[in-house]
Amino acid sequence: MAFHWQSHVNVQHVGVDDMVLLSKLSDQAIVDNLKKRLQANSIFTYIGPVLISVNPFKQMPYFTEKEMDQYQGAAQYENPPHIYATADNMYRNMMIDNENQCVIISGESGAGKTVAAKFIMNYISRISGGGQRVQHVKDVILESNPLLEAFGNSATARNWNSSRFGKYVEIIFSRGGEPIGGKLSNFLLEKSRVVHQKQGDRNFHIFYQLLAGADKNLRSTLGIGELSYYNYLNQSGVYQAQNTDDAKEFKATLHAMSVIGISEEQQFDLFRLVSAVLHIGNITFVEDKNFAAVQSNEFLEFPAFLLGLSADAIREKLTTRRMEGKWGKQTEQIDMTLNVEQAVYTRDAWVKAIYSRMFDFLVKSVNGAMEIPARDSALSIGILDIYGFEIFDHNGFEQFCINFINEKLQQIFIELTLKAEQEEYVKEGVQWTPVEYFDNKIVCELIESKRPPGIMSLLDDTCAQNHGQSEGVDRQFLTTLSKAHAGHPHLQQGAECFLIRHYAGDVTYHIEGFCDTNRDVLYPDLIQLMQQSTNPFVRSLFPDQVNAGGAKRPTTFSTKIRSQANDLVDSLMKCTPHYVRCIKPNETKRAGDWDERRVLHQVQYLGLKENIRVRRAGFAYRRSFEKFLWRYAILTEQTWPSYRGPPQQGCEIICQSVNMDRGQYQMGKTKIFIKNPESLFLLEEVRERKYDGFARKIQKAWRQFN
Ligand code: AD9
Ligand code: MG
Repeated sequence: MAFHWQSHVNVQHVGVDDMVLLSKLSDQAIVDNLKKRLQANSIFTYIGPVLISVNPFKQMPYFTEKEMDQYQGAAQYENPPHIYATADNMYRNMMIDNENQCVIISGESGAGKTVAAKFIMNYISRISGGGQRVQHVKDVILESNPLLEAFGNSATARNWNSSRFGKYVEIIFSRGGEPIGGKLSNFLLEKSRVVHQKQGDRNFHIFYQLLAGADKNLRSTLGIGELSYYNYLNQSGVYQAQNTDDAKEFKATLHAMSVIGISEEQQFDLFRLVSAVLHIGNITFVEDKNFAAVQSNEFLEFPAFLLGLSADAIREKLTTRRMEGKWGKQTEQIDMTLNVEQAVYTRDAWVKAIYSRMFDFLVKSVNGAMEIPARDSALSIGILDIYGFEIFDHNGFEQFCINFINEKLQQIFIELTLKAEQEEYVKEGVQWTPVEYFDNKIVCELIESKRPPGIMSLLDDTCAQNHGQSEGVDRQFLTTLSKAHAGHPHLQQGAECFLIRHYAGDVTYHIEGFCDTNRDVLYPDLIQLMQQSTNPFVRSLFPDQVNAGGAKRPTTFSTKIRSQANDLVDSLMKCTPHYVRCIKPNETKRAGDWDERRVLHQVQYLGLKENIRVRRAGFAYRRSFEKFLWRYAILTEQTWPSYRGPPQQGCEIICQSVNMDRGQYQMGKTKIFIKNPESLFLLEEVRERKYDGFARKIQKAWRQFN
């Protein structure tokens, strides 16, 4: 096959575009390169196919339609690194290779994952064709973002729009490349936030949106008051998130709901529940002869009205609980009166259930608005955006689960970067030696292993053995843990806590509440209560069969998260993976601030140096023969200004023209592989010299002509 090329414009860049080309490889050199580039407003840098993205905390000018066009169908090296290049690569790979693609976006809280995911969705939506039906699918996918962010994101000290749930969005395409459907899966909504927020954090956005944006009518029907009136909003000291106009966002949420096909009645029902949640938070308890009594009955009236329940029924369910007791062979039901602490716990458990079921309803609505076509006739692109790794002063069970998922993703990164690398060498018939680096599998196993039992299994066992009990159970779990894993290199024991040496740093988890949160049971009483509602929407959220005396061990939270994580890994492993690794340059959220120590830490734990090393240990550079010719044909008159001949031979001619050592490069079946970055520097240098000379000639001719 003959190949014909044309010259094209080179792009100026600062530092190195691809860190495989760093002349000196060290963590510091990576940090310096990223810093230099950020200062020159380049937020993106490659390590081979992996995209590194540094959060600029300001709007960059290169996300317009012009760039979308520029990156469409362009080779990676023709343009500066960009998230559009990654997105384009995914789309084209899918079309050309007929393979499903996925992108794993990782990085800590506030590093820019959600923003990156949205850039990818927008890009794909723009470049893929389609008529009216396809447009609907695109609209649903794009509008699912503001909707789920309203209910699932929150302002935290680290990020004004922090995702408090994880999501995996699959866009499903026809063989012709048109989006014809989609599927959204969500992970682990941090529902404890509804009832309690850390100092400096807000509750979920929707509460503030509703309070700021509801019209007069809605306000009076739902009994909407001031932010400070609600216990669930007035504890953390923050009402306003920077750069957030809650009233405006409320309009966006309403618009998203209507695009997704949530009817006005359903919208009203949802807001009733949102308001009900706030009002329930104002039900407080006092002690009455060692038992809990509702402090003021008037606070029961409004939630009762909003939920279609009677105030008496609510009072009863919040202050008593039906328990099962075994007397010999007989099971009997006893009504137990709760103390204040138990009543508060029951109220909060109830609210968390209402909120998370409402969230599940929204996810279901999004999925219902798109078809999920049969997979065998379709292709897909998956976008994974979860909450980042979290280390706080006080870390609980939720951080433990979030960090576990991040640990799993790091594990896929390690397996797949190595695997993909190896496979390419095998496919192209090239030899290589693997590189050693830290494999975090040992940490994943410490957490999720079934046999010998890891942390999650031990927790489940402790919960099951102490069915219905809370007192002292967390401590018992800690004792079991220390016995089972004494001396484990990634685990340390404290008095009321344990420490895990994660790939991204050491995290101390406080065990208080571990067992209760893990049990994640909603008392049958509360389910029955909701089933009595006069409102069909409320009833529909609680369809559970409440069967008394069921002996089955209930599914715990850690069992769910473990199986979700493993399902996710299975789906991702079936796709060609792409990576975006986000870096947060400071904790101030301000443009221009650069916290050297924090960046260095991220560069280290993301394993960027190892990533580069793996990339270089084999071959630092690989490119199809055609693309290599495009770039370097200018190096010799044998290929410039035109070349007609087999591309592989053209590449040979170019390498020989700069006297490249024969051991430095190998020809695969479709690609040229170059071992050392220095050889590439040589090519680049000569290329630049030739280009300069060429540009001077043109300038001279231009001046003569004028
Ligand atoms: V979390 O784990 O959900 O708490 P993310 O998702 O990693 O976190 P997010 O994408 O929400 O972070 O980014 C945080 C904020 O940084 C955004 O709200 C923007 O204000 C800012 N940001 C992030 N990426 C960009 C960007 N490419 N350009 C401009 C950005 N601003
Ligand atoms: Mg996010």
